[in-house]
Amino acid sequence: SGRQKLIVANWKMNMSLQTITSFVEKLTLAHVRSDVVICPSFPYLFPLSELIQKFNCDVELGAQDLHWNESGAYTGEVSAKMLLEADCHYVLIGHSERRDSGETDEMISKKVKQAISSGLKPILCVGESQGQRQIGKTAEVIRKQVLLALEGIEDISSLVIAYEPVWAIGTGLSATPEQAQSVHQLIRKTIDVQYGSISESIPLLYGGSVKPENASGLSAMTDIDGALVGGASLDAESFAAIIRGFE
Ligand code: G2H
Repeated sequence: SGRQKLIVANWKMNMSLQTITSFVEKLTLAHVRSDVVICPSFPYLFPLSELIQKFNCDVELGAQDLHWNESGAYTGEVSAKMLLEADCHYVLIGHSERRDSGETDEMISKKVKQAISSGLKPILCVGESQGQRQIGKTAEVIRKQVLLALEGIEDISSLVIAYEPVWAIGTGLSATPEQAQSVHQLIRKTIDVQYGSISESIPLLYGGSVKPENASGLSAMTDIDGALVGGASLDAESFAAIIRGFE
């Protein structure tokens, strides 16, 4: 496909100052070659950025969320500009765990707009639930999530999309490479209809119980350009094994 593989760690609300230090040390020793991004909780962005420099570790930083406004009275929120100051290049948007706690397609779309206009690369997360898959609604749900998130957005050159079937998240039950490929193909087609051939250069990541054992099978699929890894990214050795599975 010619697309460079991209492997993203989503640490969610895990890790500590102590564990991030040994993580960076071990990941550096693993000499990985793909593009790698780590998305820690906000307080670890600055210390991680220092560790990455100290060990000369070839990874980039991402945040797990951002607010759509520039600044103001939004207690507990974090702006794009703050993330840029903290050395972030990427930001996860619309993870199912956030959709679950009330994030709507409209909020997600505003966040994607804000990320793009600020120079952060959005990693837009989409995915159907178990029930939606069972009644044959997967394609409809995914197409809708993608189109609503991108409504009004013209420049998608920095966009990354992660397909994360909700039934595969943290359950140990990963989608098969074929199931994932078929949705990735649908996402690329959806982008192609709306934006044309730039769809060929948009990285499409798979997420949902990615582990060292299933990485290379997923990686072999035409439209799977990398992974968004939760649980298995908390341990540097298993994360490095996943990266190697995608190389
Ligand atoms: C899906 C994924 C990372 P896990 O949420 O975003 O988590 O790999 O633990 O299923």
